[in-house]
Amino acid sequence: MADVVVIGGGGHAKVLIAVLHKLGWDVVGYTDRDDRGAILGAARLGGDDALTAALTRHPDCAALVGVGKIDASSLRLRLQRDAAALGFETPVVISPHALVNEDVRLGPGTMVFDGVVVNSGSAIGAACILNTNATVEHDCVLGDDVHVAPGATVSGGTRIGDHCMVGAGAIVIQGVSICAGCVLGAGAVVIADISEPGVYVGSPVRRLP
Ligand code: JB2
Repeated sequence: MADVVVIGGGGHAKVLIAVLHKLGWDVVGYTDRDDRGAILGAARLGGDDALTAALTRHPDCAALVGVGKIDASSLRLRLQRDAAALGFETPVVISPHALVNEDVRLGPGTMVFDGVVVNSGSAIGAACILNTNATVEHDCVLGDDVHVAPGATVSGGTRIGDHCMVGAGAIVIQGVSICAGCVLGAGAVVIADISEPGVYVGSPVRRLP
């Protein structure tokens, strides 16, 4: 059984820890500035300054970012890079209840949760979240720190830049390009390229001022 520490102790961490348990990882604890109590049996180790001691106690320990993402901020990538700089491995996590088809590339620290389908020819960057029941179809290219929220559908041949958030239940039609730093609201429908960072809502989407 491999050891892993989770960085962050909120809602995203809980979903992540449940998937890690199904994969047989031993979650040695989580770091958070706040004590959120035990999370599915994982205790708080302290703030992020406790990471060094955790690595000393568990020399082959991996670290995964359990802080989620609901906007275009890049906290996840920074936390992951900081952990890697301390010497932690930052592995890919694929739920046993997800379907990742052949010829798919996933960057370090990317997590694929229950019910996700990623189809062939797609390349996903680092520290991404493919959340519960999301679909990323064939030949898509997603950057780093992209969150595809529960139930969202990214159709074939789509390109999504770094730090984007595809809201719950959003739909992106095939072949569209979305630039870095975009947030698509829940249920948004994207039918044309987006070249300006911002928050987009509606069907078809409009940019919020
Ligand atoms: O720098 C940090 C840091 N910043 C915030 N280091 C560590 N170790 N932890 C950090 N946190 C902690 O992340 C906060 O103190 C808090 O405990 C936690 C965030 O928890 P919250 O439940 O507010 O959000 P989340 O990021 O776990 O989940 C959001 O994103 C997910 C993808 C939620 O909106 C979820 O509903 C969503 N599924």
